[in-house]
Amino acid sequence: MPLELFLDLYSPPCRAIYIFAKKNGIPFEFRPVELGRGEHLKPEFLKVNPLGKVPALRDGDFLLAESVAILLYLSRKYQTAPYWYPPDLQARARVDEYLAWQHTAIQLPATNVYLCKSLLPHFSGQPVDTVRLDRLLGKLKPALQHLDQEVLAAKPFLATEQVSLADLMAFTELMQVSFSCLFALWGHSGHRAESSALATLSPQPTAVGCDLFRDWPRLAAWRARVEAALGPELVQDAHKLVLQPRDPRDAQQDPRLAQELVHRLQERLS
Ligand SMILES: N[C@@H](CCC(=O)N[C@@H](CS)C(=O)NCC(=O)O)C(=O)O
Repeated sequence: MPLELFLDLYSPPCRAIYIFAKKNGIPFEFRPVELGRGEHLKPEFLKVNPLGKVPALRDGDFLLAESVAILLYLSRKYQTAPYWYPPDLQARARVDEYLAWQHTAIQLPATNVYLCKSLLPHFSGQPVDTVRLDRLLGKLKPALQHLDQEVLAAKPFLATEQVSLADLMAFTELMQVSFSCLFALWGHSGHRAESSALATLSPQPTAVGCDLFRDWPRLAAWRARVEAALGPELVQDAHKLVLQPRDPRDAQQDPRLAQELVHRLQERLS
């Protein structure tokens, strides 16, 4: 049985793993787990990761969760090119430093911004709460400032002179915050369209202004370097779902699940 990767490409750490595996020619079975359909909460997936989160890996009877652990496992098992996770003691320590720091400095606040600007409006049918969004963006700002004004002022990539696992993890998180958007059915009143109108109204794409790269020029130049290093086609392939607006009619398919997800999101973002 080939190695299995349980992924939802709406998720930044899943995309990092997908890009890494594809870029390095690592053979794998793609096992889709659609968070928007609650598949991560189903008993079959909970046997793979009892924490109910993607990404997850199964290699024979070995199970592994957490994107960083999975990337390191793949880089060691397949002995990928050294620039991803350099053998030099101090260069490797720089990658480790970023990977440890990013969980709370980038991943957590970036996920909250995405949930607020995209997923919560999608499932609740309510417009984006811009006051909350500004508050959440404020929590991400110190990390972006550090990357733009200190780290990238000294070198072209986040950890070393070449692209590494650090850049891959940061890239997918920041792309999500900057470019995800949704289709909306709201009228000028901002109220949710009546369900009877859902079938007849055409949704309009709505992008909430979060283009982080516009505000941070060194990060914008870094993004272009990372994209060139990964390959624009692979980046496009991994990001096509998240760059495409979500259709609100999908959220209506299982109103009970939508309500449960809204409840979880409200609690997380309060
Ligand atoms: N630190 C974990 C984060 C895993 C995580 O939170 N994954 C999200 C998708 S990005 C998820 O599965 N969320 C489902 C939930 O929390 O219910 C990693 O990097 O792998």
